[in-house]
Amino acid sequence: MKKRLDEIVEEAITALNTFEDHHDLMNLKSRFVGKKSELMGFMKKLGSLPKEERPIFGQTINNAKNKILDKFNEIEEKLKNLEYEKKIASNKVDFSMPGRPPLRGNLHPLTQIWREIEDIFISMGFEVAEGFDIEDEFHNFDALNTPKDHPSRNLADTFYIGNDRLLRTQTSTVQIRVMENFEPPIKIISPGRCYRNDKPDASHSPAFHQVEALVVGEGVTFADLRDTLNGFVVKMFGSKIRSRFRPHFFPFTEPSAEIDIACVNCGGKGCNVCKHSGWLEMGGAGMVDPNVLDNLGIDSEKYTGFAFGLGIDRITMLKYNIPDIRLLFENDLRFLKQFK
Ligand code: 2NM
Repeated sequence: MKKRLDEIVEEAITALNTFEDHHDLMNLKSRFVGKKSELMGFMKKLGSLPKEERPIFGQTINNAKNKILDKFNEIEEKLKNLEYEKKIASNKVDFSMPGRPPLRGNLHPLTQIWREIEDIFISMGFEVAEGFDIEDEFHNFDALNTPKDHPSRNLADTFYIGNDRLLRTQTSTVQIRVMENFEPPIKIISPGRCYRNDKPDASHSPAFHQVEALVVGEGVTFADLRDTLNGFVVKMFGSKIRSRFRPHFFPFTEPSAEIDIACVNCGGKGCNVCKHSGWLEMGGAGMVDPNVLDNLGIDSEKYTGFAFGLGIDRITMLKYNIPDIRLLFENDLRFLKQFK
C-alpha cells in the first residue's frame, strides 16, 4: 500500500503541474483527494486492518494527502497571481491614475486680509505689535486722554468684566504699551480683535477687527500721515482709488480726521454700496495729542506722532464684496469655502 500511495502522490503532482485552468485544477483536486478518490478509499479500508497497524497506516495516508494538498495550494496561488497579472495587462487596474486629492481647507477671509494688510505695512517699514484682548481702564481710556465722563466708557458701549478689567474697544491699548516701554522712533501697526457692546446687524458685530498704526519721531507731520495712508490704500485697493480726510474729533489726536476712500464698487459715481455718496468710511486718524505723549514720558516738545485706525472686517467686506459682517463670524463652511 505504501508503494501505491507514493505512486498516487507522483501522479497527482505530475497532473497538477500540467493543469490547464482553474476548473481543471478543481477537478484534479477532487480526483486525487476527494471523497471518491483512491486515496480516501485507503482511508475507508483502515477499519479492516489490525488495531495496532491502524495508526501507522493512517499517518502514511495523511502524509500522502498533505503532499498533494501542498502542491495544490502552491499551484492555486500561482494561478491567482497569473490572473492578477492578466487583469493588469488588460488595464482593469490603472496604476498611473492619479490618487484622489485630500480635501484642502483655506484660511478664513479675515485672516487672509489681515495678513495682506500686515505685508503691506511691513513693506513700508512698520513692525507688527500685538497685545491683550483683556485690558484695564488706564490703557483703554485714561492714557488715551479719554475724559472720565466720555460716553464710550459707558456700560452700554464697553464690556466690563470687573476688577478694572474690560475687553479692549480698540487696539490703541497696544500702542500705549509700546510707548510706555520704547523710545521713539516708533513705527508700528497693531492688528487685533476689539469689542464693543453693539447690537449685531449687517455692519456691526460686538467683536470686530482693527488695525491701528502709530508713528512717533522727530519731525513727523500730517503730510506723513496722508502719504502713509495713501500708500496703503493704493497697495490694498489699486492706484485708481482715491482717499480723503474729513475733520473729526478724537480725545487722543489733535487734529483728527475721519478717512474715506472712493467707493471700490462704483469708483465714486454713486451706488448701493456707498449709499450714493461715492465715498466709503474706512476709519479715523490724527496727530497724537501731546498730552498722550507726555503722559507716557515721551517729550512732546521733541517728538510728534500720527496714528490711524482701520476696520479689518470692513476692508475684507469691500475686497470680497461681502454684504453682511455677521457672515465673517458664523463660520458657515458654505460661506468660508468660497475664499480658496
Ligand atoms: C483711531 C483714530 C485715530 C490712535 C491713537 C493712538 C495713540 F495710541 F497713539 F494714541 N493709537 N491709535 C487712533 C487715532 C485710532 O482709530 C479709529
